[in-house]
Amino acid sequence: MPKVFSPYPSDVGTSISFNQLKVELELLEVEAEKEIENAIDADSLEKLRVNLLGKKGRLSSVLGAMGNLPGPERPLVGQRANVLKKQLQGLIAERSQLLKTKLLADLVDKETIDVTAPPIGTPLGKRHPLIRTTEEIVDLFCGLGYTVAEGPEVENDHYNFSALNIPENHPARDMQDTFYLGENLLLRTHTSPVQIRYLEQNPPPVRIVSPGRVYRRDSVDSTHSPVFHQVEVLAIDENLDFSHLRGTVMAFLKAFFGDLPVRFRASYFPFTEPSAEVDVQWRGRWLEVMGCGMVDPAVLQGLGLDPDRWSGFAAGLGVERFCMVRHGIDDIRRLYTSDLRFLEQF
Ligand code: 2U9
Repeated sequence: MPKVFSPYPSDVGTSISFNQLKVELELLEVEAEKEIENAIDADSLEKLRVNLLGKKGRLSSVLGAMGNLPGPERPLVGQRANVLKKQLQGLIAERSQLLKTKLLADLVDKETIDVTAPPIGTPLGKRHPLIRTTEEIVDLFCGLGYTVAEGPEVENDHYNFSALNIPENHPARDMQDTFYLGENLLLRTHTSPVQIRYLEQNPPPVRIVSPGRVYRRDSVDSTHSPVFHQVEVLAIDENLDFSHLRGTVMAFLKAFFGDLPVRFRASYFPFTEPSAEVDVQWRGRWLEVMGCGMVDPAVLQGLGLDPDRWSGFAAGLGVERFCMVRHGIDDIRRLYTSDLRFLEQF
């Protein structure tokens, strides 16, 4: 006789009778019901299911032992075992559903929303340091009575070069220095064309400030970028002379940098005469920060303005330079890489 599973130690190793199997099934039923009811989570319930109903489980043991019963008794035990199997499957499914519901309820309990809690708030974005520097510079000129004038970034040869007295053979016109989009179209190399366009539409006196992106075919390094930002100012009126230019530039630099030493050095630009470069003494070193000059009579004449009546001054600066000096930034690329760890410092 085969050895079968039995809850009774004395039965181990003995043959089995119809009554014994019935008792075993009853005992299994009582124990299984209790164990199913006590299963605390899906994992332990699954282990229990395998232990009770799996191939090598307790019910299979009873069914295996059934083979030793006399023929007519087998179906009786078989039927009873099948009923028990269905019953236990039902109980397990019920318990599983209950555990799932309980798990969800616990989760909901734990994750309740405290509607009385104060709001955390949506983090606000900030303006990029370059934009802020541009706005600060433009604001200072607006405070001096200037109005903002803007224009296209795609320009033509006339507005970007010819109208500004830039000669045919000037290196700025070279393919090496300017991004050409076609025979006559190009990316503006300065915001000066905006001022030419403005003067075509608005008779003097004018005082305008032109911020904007400009393009030059420079290789990228710590101080150069093929795209950068300029602010230019232009004043045209009767009787304007170099002292007005100097006074305006000094007032602006004092407002932006504070009371730093400033010097003007003679320079050359095709569109201004005389021209100067302006340096400020910053942390013991002279730094070139802008260029300026009296508008060249040839530029005024090109616009149909009589240079004997009208005169003007202009100045231009690179915003990146101002931003870097102000914040002690040593590499222009930092301003373009959108690294939040860097930007969040401002
Ligand atoms: C008109 C007439 C004259 C604009 C000017 C500068 C001097 C100048 C540089 C500063 C640094 C360019 O960004 S930078 O490389 N600019 O030095 N720009 S005068 O002169 C004008 C503009 C418009 C009708």
